[in-house]
Amino acid sequence: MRCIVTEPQLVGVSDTDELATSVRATILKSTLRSETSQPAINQERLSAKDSRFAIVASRWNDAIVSRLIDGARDALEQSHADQNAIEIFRVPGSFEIPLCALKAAESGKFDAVICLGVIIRGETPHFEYIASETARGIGEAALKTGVPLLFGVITADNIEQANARAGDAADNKGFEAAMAAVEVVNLYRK
Ligand code: DLZ
Repeated sequence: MRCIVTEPQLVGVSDTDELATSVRATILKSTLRSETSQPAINQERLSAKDSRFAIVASRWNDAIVSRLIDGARDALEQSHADQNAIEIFRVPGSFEIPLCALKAAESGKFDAVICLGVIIRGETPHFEYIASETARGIGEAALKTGVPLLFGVITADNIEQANARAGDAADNKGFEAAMAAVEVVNLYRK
């Protein structure tokens, strides 16, 4: 696992030798985080009990999207969500996710809306339009309604890449988005 340095602290320096020393010191003082994972949060302390979740999922690339839905359901189940508190809405493609997610958020029935889709790059600029509108629309709906909308939409160059993001637990973007949903629901409940 490769580590990267984040948030370097500024250190005053007067000459080149000191600069080299301060760069070393800066690296040591900096927070190290793994490039492939998030800083840990104790998920066991978070609970989805008594919260309601909408899952909005596209039908394009359904074989992969179905695994994202399974991943999201697993995460919610692990977090003690009531299975009756999860409602799934299917839309034709990712482009249709934002409006459905907005309506779900506006309904007042859900504490969070988990958006799942798979957009695979083709030979035309279509990918860019769909991917950017989907991301923009989901973000806009969250800010407009104040309801957390989670982005579990895979954007991949090919099917292999998309499959790799729809594997088991931590390698499943649906699982990841649902865990993030539980986290923010707990955060805003306080
Ligand atoms: C048209 C289209 C294409 C080419 N590719 C994808 C894709 O990879 N993933 C996806 O979720 N949807 C795709 N779509 C469908 C659009 O999202 C949308 O459903 C249609 O353009 C109809 O508005």
